Amino acid sequence: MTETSTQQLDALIVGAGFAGLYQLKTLRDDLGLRARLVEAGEGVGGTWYWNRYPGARCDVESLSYSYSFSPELEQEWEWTEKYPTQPEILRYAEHVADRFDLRRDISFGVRVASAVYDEGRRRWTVTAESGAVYDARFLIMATGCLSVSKAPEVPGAERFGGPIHHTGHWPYEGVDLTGQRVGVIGTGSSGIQSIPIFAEQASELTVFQRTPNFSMPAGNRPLGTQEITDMKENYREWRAAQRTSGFGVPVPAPTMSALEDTEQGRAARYQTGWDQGNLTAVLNAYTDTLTDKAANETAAEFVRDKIRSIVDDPATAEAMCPTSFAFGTKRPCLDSGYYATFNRPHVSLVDLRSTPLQEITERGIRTSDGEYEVDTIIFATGFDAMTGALNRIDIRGRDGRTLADEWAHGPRSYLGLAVSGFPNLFTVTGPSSPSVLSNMMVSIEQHVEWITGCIRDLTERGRTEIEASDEAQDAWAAHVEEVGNATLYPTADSWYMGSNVPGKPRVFMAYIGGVGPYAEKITDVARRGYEGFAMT
Ligand code: N01
Repeated sequence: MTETSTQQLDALIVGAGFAGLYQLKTLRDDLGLRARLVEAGEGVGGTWYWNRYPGARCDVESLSYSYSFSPELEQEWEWTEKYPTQPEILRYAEHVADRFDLRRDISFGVRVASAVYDEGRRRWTVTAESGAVYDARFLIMATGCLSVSKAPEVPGAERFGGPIHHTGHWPYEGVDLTGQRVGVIGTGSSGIQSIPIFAEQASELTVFQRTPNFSMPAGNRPLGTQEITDMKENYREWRAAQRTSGFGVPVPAPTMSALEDTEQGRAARYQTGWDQGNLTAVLNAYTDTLTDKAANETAAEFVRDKIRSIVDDPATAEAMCPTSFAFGTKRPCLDSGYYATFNRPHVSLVDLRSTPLQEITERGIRTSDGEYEVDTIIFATGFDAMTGALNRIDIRGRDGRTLADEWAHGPRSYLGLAVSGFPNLFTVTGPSSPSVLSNMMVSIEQHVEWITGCIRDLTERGRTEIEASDEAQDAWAAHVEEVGNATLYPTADSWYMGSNVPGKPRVFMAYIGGVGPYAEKITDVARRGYEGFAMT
């Protein structure tokens, strides 16, 4: 194919992460469609392709963070650690691509610039930055929730004399920080995972913290042969439990309010979750941790006490105690030695709340307190989450309406799967679905299977177009908002709320109704003949 020739397809999938790989497999192998997957990177893996910073791991356990669609794949793949490292997850994605012979239908190094719906032909014309054009009946955006990284909003990066790296697109060949003075901006999951490793290499490490986060020890360890065997024998039951759970990770349902328990009872329960390195065990310890400020405060204070007991310098410990948001309303982290890293003599914390960041200079980073000279700067400053990857593509639906305009006041989507005015376009783990509030593997499979079933049903009925109605979308948006407002999530300034990106509308972008109830809802919609959609 030349760069300007048009490829005729039944379906084009954008993004070769876990969503795109599985979507390609189901559309090509199960439905027999002419499907193609395009990917901006030079390999598969999506978020695990780009986020190769040292220390990157998933904080869902290996045995649960994997595909369930192939029992053979489940049996043959061997995870080695409790929480999988980025290199191991990437090897898994590569293995899946090879095992199911997916690569022959993937084009790497293709960044999509625009997608325009032709209402007459009921087809999408998708154009890549290279000029390549794809003409497809269905367009499936598997572009990820955390794939557009953001830099800190400070001037001067261009004049810094040394290298600047972002954790979200870490250099392929790695970075050697041995003996260097390193400055890290950002203390979310990416910062918290990588800072202990940067500290191993750097001669001086300065961490610039705007908002401290809650973190717990991951308790990572090699997996035992017996636990792997047990899981492999019981995978079917486990997968079923994942799909009906709240977060895509089965944990016993809480039965009691945190405020009804005794102080000792609470301490014991939180300690168990802390010792297990299990975020969900703490988040789900009581019925009201995520809905009642006072109940939540008991979990928050438990973690703060841990921070005070680990960090030697009391002023540093206090600066690292989160107080401006409820526990769990910004994504809590799992770490390996994060707090103890600040006891090392060459590691220091700069509290940007008392001394704000002002600029990047030729030699380092300036706050209101003065200039910190460093050799390398690392931005661990997160992402334009959920909508960033979709809005950066010029997507035009009915009447030339752009998705970016439609979402100017926040994303609106029917079930997180489809958008009114954009027929035959599907989003995998899109805004308004459980996505980032769940084990992504479970939500990805749920969406891919729903989309595949929808395209199959549509085709079997001899229809060529499906579109969410405005009314159904509004009703879903109201439900997502209502359920979100019953929790503490909207009280935080978080990327869930879009508030980490200046100017982004403040909307709670995920559905907190639970993976299981959500699955029932979307299955019912399909069973009722795609209620809320129009088929033409
Ligand atoms: O990004 P973040 P992340 N000046 O947005 C700070 C997933 N993930 O890449 O909080 C100064 O969480 C910002 O400060 P503040 C996971 O879902 C998963 O770490 O905005 N500071 C914050 O401290 C996670 O939640 C895994 O005040 C600035 C940090 O940068 C999500 O990805 C691992 C600033 C950004 O934290 C994102 O995590 C890694 C500025 N101008 C990531 N701008 C696992 O599965 C931003 N900051 C384990």
